[in-house]
Amino acid sequence: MPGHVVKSIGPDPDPTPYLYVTNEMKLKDLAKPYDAKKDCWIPHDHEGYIIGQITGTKGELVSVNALGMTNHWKKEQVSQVNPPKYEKTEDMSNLTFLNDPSVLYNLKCRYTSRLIYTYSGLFCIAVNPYKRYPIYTDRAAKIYMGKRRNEVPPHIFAISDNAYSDMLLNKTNQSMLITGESGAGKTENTKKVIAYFGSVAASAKKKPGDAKNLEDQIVETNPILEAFGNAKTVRNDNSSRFGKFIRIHFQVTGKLSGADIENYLLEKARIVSQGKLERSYHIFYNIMSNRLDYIRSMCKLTNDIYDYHYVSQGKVTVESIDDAEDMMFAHNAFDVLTFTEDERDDVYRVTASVMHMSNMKFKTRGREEQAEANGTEAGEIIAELFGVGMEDLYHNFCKPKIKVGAEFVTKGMNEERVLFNVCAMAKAIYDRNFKFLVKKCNQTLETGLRRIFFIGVLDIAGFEIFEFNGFEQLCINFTNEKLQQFFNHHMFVLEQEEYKREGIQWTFVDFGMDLQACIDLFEKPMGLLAIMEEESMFPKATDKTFEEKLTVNHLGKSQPFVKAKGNAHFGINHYAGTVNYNITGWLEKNKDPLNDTVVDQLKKGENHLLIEMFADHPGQSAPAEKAGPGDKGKKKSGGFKTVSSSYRDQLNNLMTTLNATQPHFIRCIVPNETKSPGLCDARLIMHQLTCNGVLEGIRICRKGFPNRMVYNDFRQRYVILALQEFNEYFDCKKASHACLEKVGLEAEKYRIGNTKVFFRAGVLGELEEIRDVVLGRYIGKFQSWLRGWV
Ligand code: AD9
Ligand code: MG
Repeated sequence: MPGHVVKSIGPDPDPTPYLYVTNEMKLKDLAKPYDAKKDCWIPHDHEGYIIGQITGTKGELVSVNALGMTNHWKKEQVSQVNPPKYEKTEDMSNLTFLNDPSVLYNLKCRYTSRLIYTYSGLFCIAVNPYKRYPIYTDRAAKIYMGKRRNEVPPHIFAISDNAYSDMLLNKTNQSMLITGESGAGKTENTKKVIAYFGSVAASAKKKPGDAKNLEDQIVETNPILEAFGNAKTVRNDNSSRFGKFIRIHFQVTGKLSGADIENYLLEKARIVSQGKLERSYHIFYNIMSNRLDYIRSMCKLTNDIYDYHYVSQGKVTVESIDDAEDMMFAHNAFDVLTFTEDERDDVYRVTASVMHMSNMKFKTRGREEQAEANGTEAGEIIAELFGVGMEDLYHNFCKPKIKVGAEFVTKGMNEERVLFNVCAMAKAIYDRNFKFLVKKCNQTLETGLRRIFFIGVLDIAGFEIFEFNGFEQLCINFTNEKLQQFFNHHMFVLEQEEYKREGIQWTFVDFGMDLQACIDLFEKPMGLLAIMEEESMFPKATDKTFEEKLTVNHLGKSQPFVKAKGNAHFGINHYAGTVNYNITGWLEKNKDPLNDTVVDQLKKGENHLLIEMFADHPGQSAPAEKAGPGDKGKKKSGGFKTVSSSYRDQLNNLMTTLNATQPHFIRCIVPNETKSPGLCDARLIMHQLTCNGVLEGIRICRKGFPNRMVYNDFRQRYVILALQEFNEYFDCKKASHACLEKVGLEAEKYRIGNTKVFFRAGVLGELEEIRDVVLGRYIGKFQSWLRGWV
C-alpha cells in the first residue's frame, strides 16, 4: 500500500547523511563569498529571490547589481543576506536576518542536500522528499529517544519524542498539528509519529505470532482508513479525502493504553463521480483486483470495473498502487482490529452495493413525469445485499411517502429526481460505512486500560486557494484560520512567559487577535455560518437569496468580507490571502437531503450494518414538510443536522481539546508539482509558506525580540566592543548592558533580561557590522605595529 511502513530486512542503513550537515558541506559553505554591507536579496521571477550587490541608495530606492544589471528597488523589496555560518541552519529563528528570502533559501539548500526537516521557531517544516530516505528506521529512532530538540538534528521523531517527554514531565496532554497542501506528506508524517509512539511506549512484550498487540492495532487502523478514505487525485496517488485527529492514550507509566480517531468530512462527491485523471476510493479497485475472489462472488460483481459507472469515470488503475496487495492489507487489518467476519463481509457488501447502484435504471411514464424502474437486474442484487425487498426499493425511490401535517402522502418523482436520490443514497451509505469503520476501530482501541494522558495527532488539509473555491474550501480555510489563531495565541503566550521570566518590560498584544475579525465573520450571530444555517432551513431560500443576505449583512460592514472577483460571489481576506468563494449549490450540499422512505426501508431490512449505520437517522419520523412541493426545505431536527453545523460542532470540540494541550506544529511542504526528488519550485514553496503560517509566524516573531543570547555567549562574541567594560564589571549582565550603551545602540532595539539579552529583528546584524569595523581597526593597528616591528 502506498507509504505502508515496511520493516527493513537486514541491518538498518546509516541515516546520518540524511540528518546532519557534513563537515565537508560546512567547510564549503563557510568559504562562500559574503559582503555584509553589499549583499542583498531581491525578488526574482523564477528563483523567488536572488542575491545582488547594493551599489547605492537614494531616498526610498536602492540600486542593486545582479546578474550583470543594475536595477532600482524599493527599500522594502530588498532584504539582507545572512552570513555563511548560517547556511543550512537547523533552526531559522536563529538567523540574524529573519526574512522571507532567507527562509526560502535555507529550506532549498537543506532540501537539495537531502535534509528534509528544518525548524522555524515553533514550527517543524518537512519538505516532501518524494523518495524513501532511511530516516524512519529503528536505528534513526534510537538517535532521538530521550533527547532534547536542540541535541539532535530536526526530525518528526524529535518533535514526537519531545511531546512524549513533555507529557510525562509536565503531566499535560499534547497535540501534534500536521498541516500542508495535498501531497505535502501529512499522512506519511502522521504514520511515522504513530509508529514512533508505538515503539517507545509499547504496551506489552510481543508474543511471537501475536498480531493483536495494541500498538499493532493502532498502526493497523491505517490500512482500513486509507482503503476507504484515500483515493488517487491529480496531486497525490494516495490522497486522504477526509481529515482526522488521532489520540494516542497512555497510562501513568507512559505505556500505551488505547487510541481513538475522530474523522472530519469525507469527500462524498468522489463516490459517484471522478475527474479523468482521478479515481474513487481505493477499496473499490482493491475488491475488483479479485485477490480475494469470495468477495466478488458474494457481492455479485462482474469482473469488469467499467460495468460500474460510479467508479469508472476516470482512472481505474494506478502505477504506484498494487490493488491486490492493498486488498490483503485491509482484509488483514480487519482481523487485527477484531471485526467479526460478518461485520467485515457486511462492509464489503455495502461497499459493493454502491457500485451496483450506478446501474439502477429508470424511465419516465407518459406525460406524468413519473419515473419507474427500467429493468430490475441491478435492483435485485442491491436488494439482496441490503436485505430488503426489491419491488419496495424501486417503489420507495419512485414514489416516496412524505409527511404533510399529520398525514403521509405518496409523492411522484421524475426520473432526474430519482437518479439524484439514488446518487445521494449511494453517497450517504458509503459515508456512513466509513463512519462505522472508524467507530468500530475506536471500540477495539478502547482497551479498558486507564487513559491518563494523550497525544493527539491532527492530519488535515491546509489552507486552500484555488481558481474555484466551494463549500469544501470554506470549511478547510475556516479550520485553518482557527488553527492559525491557536498557533498565534500559543506563540504569544510562550513569548509572554519568557519575557516575564526574564523581567522584560513590554506591552503585550495577543497575536491571536489579528485573526479575530475573520473568525467573527464566520462565527458571530448573523455571521456567515449562521446565515448559511438559517438559509438551509428556509424552504424558499435559493443560492441568490443566500448571496444577498450575506452581502447585505457583511459587505462594507465586516472588514474581511469583500467583493468577489471572477466567477465567485464573495471574497474573504484570510490570514493567508484573499479567497473568492462561489456559493453555487451550497445550501443543497449543506442540507444533504436523503429519501427518508428508502432510509426507513433500510432500517427495517436485514443488513445489520445498514441498520446500525442509519440508527441516528430519523427516517420517516422526520418532522413534516413545511411548505411547497419538492423534497427541499425539510427541517432538520431531532438530532439531524446540516453539514455545516455538525462541522462547526466538531471544530469547536477540536479547538477545546487542542486548547487544553501543549501543541507541536508540523508544516509539510510540496517542493514541486512533478513529484521529483531534490527539485524546488520557489513560487510553489513561497505560496505554501504563506498559507501554512510560517511567514505569519515570522511576522509575529519580528514584532517582539526574535534574537536572544545568554550573557556569556554575548560576552564571547562582543567582548571586543567593550574590553574595558567587560574587564571592569564582574557581572556579565552589567557588562553587556554597558557594552550596548557604549556602541550607541538605541534602547528600543534591545532589552536586558535576567539571563539573556533580547534583540529586535536585524539588530544582531547591526552589531555584527560594528564588530567588523572594530575588528578591522584592531587588525589595522596590529598590522602597522607588525610593520613597525619588522
Ligand atoms: V493529502 O492532503 O492526503 O492529498 P498528504 O497527506 O499531505 O496529502 P501524503 O502524506 O499522502 O500527502 O504524501 C504524498 C506522497 O508523497 C506519499 O505517498 C509519498 O510517496 C510521498 N512522501 C511524502 N512524505 C514522504 C516522506 N517523508 N518520505 C518519503 C514521502 N516519501
Ligand atoms: Mg493525506
